[in-house]
Amino acid sequence: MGMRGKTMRAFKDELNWCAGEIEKALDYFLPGVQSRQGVVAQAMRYSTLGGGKRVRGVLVMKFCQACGGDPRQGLPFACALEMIHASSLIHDDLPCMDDDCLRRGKPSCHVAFGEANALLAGDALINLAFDVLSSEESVKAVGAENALKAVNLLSRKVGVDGMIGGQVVDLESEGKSIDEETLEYLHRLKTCALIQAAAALGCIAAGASKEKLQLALHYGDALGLAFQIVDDILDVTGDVAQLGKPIGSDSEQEKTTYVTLKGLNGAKADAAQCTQRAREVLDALGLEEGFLYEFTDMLLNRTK
Ligand code: GRG
Repeated sequence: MGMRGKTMRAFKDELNWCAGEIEKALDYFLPGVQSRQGVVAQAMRYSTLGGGKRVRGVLVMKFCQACGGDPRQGLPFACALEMIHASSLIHDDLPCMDDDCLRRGKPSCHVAFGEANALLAGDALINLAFDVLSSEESVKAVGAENALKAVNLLSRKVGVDGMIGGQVVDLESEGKSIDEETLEYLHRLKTCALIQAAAALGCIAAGASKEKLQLALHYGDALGLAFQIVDDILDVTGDVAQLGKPIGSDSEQEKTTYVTLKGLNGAKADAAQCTQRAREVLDALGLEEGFLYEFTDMLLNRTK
C-alpha cells in the first residue's frame, strides 16, 4: 500500500478513536434513567448517543491537540458541544420548527417521546452542557480560568447573536425568497457559530494564545459555511438511508438555499471555495498537513 493509503487509514483510525472517546464521555456525563423523571433522561440519551458524525466534538479534541494539549483534555468541552448540537437538532425537528420525523436514521425525539418531553430534553441538554463545561472534571482537565472562558464563548455562540439568532432568521425566511447576503448571514449564525465555538474551545482547552483562538474562529467560519452549503446540496442529491434524515425538506419548506440561488454547480464551487479558505487558515496555524487538513476535505466530499 502506498503512502496515501497509509495516511488515509491513520486518519480514519484517529477519527474513530476520537468519536469513541466522545461517546464514552457523553455516556458518563448524561443522566441515568432510574429517576422519576427518567423519561426525559432517556430522551436526552436517545438523541445524544449512538449517532452523528461528532464533527464538533472532534474539532474540539483536534484543535486542543494542534495547540499542544492532550486531545482528551478537551473531552468535557467536546461533550458540551455535542450536547448543545443534539439539543438544537431536537428543537429543530419539532412540529413548531421544521417538523421532521427522521433524525440520524431513527424517529425524531418528539416522535419517540412526545413533544413535551422532546422540548424538555432539549432544554435539559443545554443546561447539562454548561454544567459539564464548569464541572470538576472540566476544571481538573483545563483549569478554572479556561473553563470560565469556555462557558462565556459557548453561551455567546449559542445565543441570540449565534445559533439561536440564525434559526430565527431562518424561520422568518421560510416561504420568501432571500438574497445571498441574507442566506450567508443566517448560515453564519445558525451553523458556523457552533463550529467556530468547537474550534475555539479546543484552543481554550490547551490554553492557546489569543492569536490562535482568532484563527480558530476564522477556520470555523469558513468550514461552517462549506459544511452548510454541502448540507444544502445533500438535501437535493443525498440519499435518505445514508443521511438518516429526510431529503427535499428545504424545498418542501420553501427555503432559499445555495442550490436554489446558485444551482448545483454554483453551490459546489462555493463549498470548494470556503473549504479552500479553511485550508488557508490551517496553513496560517502551521497545520499544512495532518488530521485537520484531511478532516476539512472529508467534510467537503461527504455523503452523509
Ligand atoms: C436548543 C440551543 C438550542 C437552539 C434552538 C433549533 C435551533 C435553535 C437551532 C437549529 C440549528 C440547526 C439545526 C442548525 C443546522 C446545523 C446542521 C448543518 C446540522 C447537521 O449537523 P451534522 O451533519 O449532524 O453534523 P450529525 O447528525 O452528524 O451530528
